[in-house]
Amino acid sequence: MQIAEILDRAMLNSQATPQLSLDYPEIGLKQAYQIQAAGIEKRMSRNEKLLGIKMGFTSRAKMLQMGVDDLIWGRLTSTMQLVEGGSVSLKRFIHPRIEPEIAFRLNKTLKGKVSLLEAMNAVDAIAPALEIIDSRYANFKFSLADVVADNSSSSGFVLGQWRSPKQDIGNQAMVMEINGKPVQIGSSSAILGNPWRSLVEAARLAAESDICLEAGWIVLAGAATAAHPLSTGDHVCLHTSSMGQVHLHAGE
Ligand code: OOG
Ligand code: MG
Repeated sequence: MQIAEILDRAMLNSQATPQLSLDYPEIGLKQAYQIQAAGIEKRMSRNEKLLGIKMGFTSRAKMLQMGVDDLIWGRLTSTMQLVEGGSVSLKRFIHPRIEPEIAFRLNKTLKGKVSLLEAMNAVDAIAPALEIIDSRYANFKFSLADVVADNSSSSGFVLGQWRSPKQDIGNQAMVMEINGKPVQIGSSSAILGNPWRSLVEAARLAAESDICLEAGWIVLAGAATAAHPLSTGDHVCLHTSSMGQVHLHAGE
């Protein structure tokens, strides 16, 4: 698929590309998810592994920041996963931003319409997480179909230590610091009222593309606050109330 190829090249060359919807205004969401899938197939043919999915626009702060009002999802692959406390070169990105998230680890399959309890019972661990988003579109501007085709801007993620899911994650403080200064302060309640709801929505939305969430997968619940630009030299730390911390350094 030609469009998947254009987005793949933009990613590999760290070079922004014009918004898809300008040239192909007829592309709808269904086709956008097919383009996303084609792009991921390219990555898997280069030996990347599928690790799970990420949810997007699960908080008002994110919807307002990007001017969209619908939930989306994207795929997480092995090259996107970064080492906790490690350094990532910003050369591989175009205009990276970072955002505070919560990750779930599944130990059971989830497919389609599931209850909150079923979703909770399918998770064996949770962790604080940081996601790097890097739209392949110029000026980080996109329509909903654009961003979906572009794997929902997903570009990198780092997970803190996995811990038991048997704790209240409905109102965790989420304080994201850069070089010791808080740049985004929020609560996990900003994620659909409770991050567990994001997992229910993930199962439902993935099923619309005939995909079930698999045991072993990671699901990112979506950012609790707006994203923050990431610059070389930045030390990023996400502090939570009782889920621990996660760190990342942005190198040359
Ligand atoms: C799209 C990705 C949104 C989130 O956590 O809400 C997202 C974007 O903002 O570029 O990852
Ligand atoms: Mg995100």
